[in-house]
Amino acid sequence: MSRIEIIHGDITKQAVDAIVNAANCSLLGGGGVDGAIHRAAGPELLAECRTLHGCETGKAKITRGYRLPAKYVIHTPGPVWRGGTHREDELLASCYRSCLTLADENGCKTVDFPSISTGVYAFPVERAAGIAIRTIGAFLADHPAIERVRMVCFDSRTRAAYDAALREWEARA
Ligand code: AR6
Repeated sequence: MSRIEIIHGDITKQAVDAIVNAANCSLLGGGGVDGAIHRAAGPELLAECRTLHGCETGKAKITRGYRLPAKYVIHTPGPVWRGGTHREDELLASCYRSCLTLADENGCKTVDFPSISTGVYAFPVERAAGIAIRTIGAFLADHPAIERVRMVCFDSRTRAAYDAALREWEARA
């Protein structure tokens, strides 16, 4: 059985050890999934984020989940799509690896991701999905303590892209 799953849903409603936030480098909130996570977690999340002094693209920082059903939030700024020649692929893979490393270090067994960079940051979703699934799959192969990683997709086109990427990964594995 695969430890990677794709679901359609709202990441702020998921009762898992950690959810990932597709943040920006300020870590002080924004629109999209970032805005939804801050609204659902309450002002204590922003207060903790202020103590972190931002984050570089491709890296990640962890906070508590406050009023969310998830125990932790792992914040990662994804790359802004600039045509694909500005290390976007490498930086996106680094987001997934950085988040999973922090999750593992903090004892998280269940981790949910949104589709990082494919909203406001305009990364093409089919390309992002392949990178996400390959990076998560490779990480899980070396980290048995993480039991399940889900991609929580907010719309059907995103879900279809991740379903296809997972099928491709499983056919090769
Ligand atoms: N649950 C799951 N996925 C969601 C949710 C939700 N509640 N809400 C939106 N999505 P985006 P980015 C999906 O734009 O491209 C922010 O302002 C959304 O449909 O949230 O990494 C930050 O502060 C899309 O598929 O993130 C940054 O400035 C995916 O989440 C910037 O946007 C990512 O879309 C980051 O842009």
